[in-house]
Amino acid sequence: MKYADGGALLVAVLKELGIDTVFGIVSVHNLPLVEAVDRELRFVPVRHEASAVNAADAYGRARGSIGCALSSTGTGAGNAAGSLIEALASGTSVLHVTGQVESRFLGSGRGFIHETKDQLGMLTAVSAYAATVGSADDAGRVLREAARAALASPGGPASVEWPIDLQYAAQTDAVREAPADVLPVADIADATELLRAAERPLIWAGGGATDARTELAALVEATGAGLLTSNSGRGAVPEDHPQVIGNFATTPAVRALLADADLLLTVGTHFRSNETADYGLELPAAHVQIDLDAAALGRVYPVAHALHGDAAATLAALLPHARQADPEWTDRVRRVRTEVRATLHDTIGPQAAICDALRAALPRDAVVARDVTIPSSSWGNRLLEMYDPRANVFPRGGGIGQGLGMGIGAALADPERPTVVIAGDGGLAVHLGELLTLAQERPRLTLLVFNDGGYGVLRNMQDRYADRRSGVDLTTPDFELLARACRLPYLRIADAEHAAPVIQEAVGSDGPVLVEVDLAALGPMKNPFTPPVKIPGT
Ligand SMILES: Cc1ncc(C[n+]2csc(CCOP(=O)(O)OP(=O)(O)O)c2C)c(N)n1
Ligand SMILES: [Mg+2]
Repeated sequence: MKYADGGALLVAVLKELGIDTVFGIVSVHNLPLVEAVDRELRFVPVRHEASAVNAADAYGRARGSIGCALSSTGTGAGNAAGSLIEALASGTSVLHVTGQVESRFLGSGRGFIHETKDQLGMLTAVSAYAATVGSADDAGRVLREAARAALASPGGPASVEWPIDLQYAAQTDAVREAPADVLPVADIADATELLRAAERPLIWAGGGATDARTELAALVEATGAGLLTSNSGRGAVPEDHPQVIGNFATTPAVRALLADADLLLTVGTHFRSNETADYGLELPAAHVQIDLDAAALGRVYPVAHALHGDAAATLAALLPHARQADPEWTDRVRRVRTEVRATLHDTIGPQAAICDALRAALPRDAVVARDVTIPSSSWGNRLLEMYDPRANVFPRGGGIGQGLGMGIGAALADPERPTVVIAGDGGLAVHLGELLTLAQERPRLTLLVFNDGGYGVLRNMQDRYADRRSGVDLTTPDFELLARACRLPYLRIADAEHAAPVIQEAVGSDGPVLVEVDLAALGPMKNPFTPPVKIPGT
């Protein structure tokens, strides 16, 4: 195939990938790409390249596929790096296309506009795949190879740098069918005995289990096991299932369950520090671990039987060997599920009304994009039930400021469905400019800003462990005025009783709404939230 320029070729590749909306900032180094996307698809001009990547990432997460971000050379590509790191940490699929100096000046160091030292090296460090388009006959191959790498398991962001002269050039595209991925099925022979004998089984699902929803649900049913999840594994089986305990592994009741379990089957999980009490959580010795990534097997916890394979295929192979657990164990699992949820509901005080109101107002598949803020870490990542992994959008690498960009991307992935963003005042300030993207694109998005006048989580740590506060008290805007300045509707929650009516009104709107939660007026949680990190000497 021949294309008039790189933009036309990019649009063709994006259509193959099912992408209809692209996020980015226009530049002299990506003009042909932005103009073609804007003509043929939808181009969303965000205000920072990091947000372009966050939005593309969450667009892909919400659809269970891939998104696309466009940036400029040098500073633009560098601005994208923090959010590429997030997609790398999550193994989520982003096609990031960025500029490069004219091909004849590549690496010449003569100060061509936007030129930077070793841009490919920078992109390689923060992407699962990075490549340079080398000629006008090769861009189609590079773009498709990048998308394929991004979509493969464990995946991640793929960055393509494209010299500006080659973007303008007429393109020849030799479409070649890529071979289909052949995923390994683990040899389960050694593990089946443990499964057959298990009377008190638990299963732990990570993000890798979200591609095996049917098989996982079948095994949960066939065994009567309790299902624990990492934050990333949430929704792999809907969280209103009575055996789904969810992201509560470090609670005392679940630690006691783990101590009494005679089998733990873990599926596609990193055992991240925040979910294992800094790797201090004790797991049963009878631990069977499934992972597509051989390096993950036994990396954090010792494993009795390591099963290197695709989660869905390996779970399906295990299923015929499953037997029902001791009914008393399954009853205990159900009781623990109810108990850990009731305890947390009580602990978070007046914020429980907000959590309840969200669940009541939202469709089951609505995305709740969560920035790194106390409401997310305490209840949004656990208590607020998730029924579909595609609805569970949050920065797995823990970087603040990414929630609003992610929410915008997720909202535009399905414009009919309401989307909610949970953000703190501190996290929102990182990319405050994206309020203007929200105001311009007007997606069906409710932005819940929890305003406590600073970096609350670090303030709580300093109040508990230090003798003074450092860098945690912040000037925050008058959010009502700010919303008005951006022509965004504004609502306020200052009392638990406001939660249900305000959230219902906001979620029912067909456009964006900024809802400020005034935490000083709302009142405190029972205990100030501090994160699960160790401070020496405490
Ligand atoms: C990119 C990045 N910078 C710094 C941090 C450290 N950090 C974690 S939470 C937090 C405070 C967030 O404040 P806010 O969004 O207001 O939420 P709150 O803790 O007040 O609920 C900070 C600074 C981080 N996680 N990521
Ligand atoms: Mg705050």
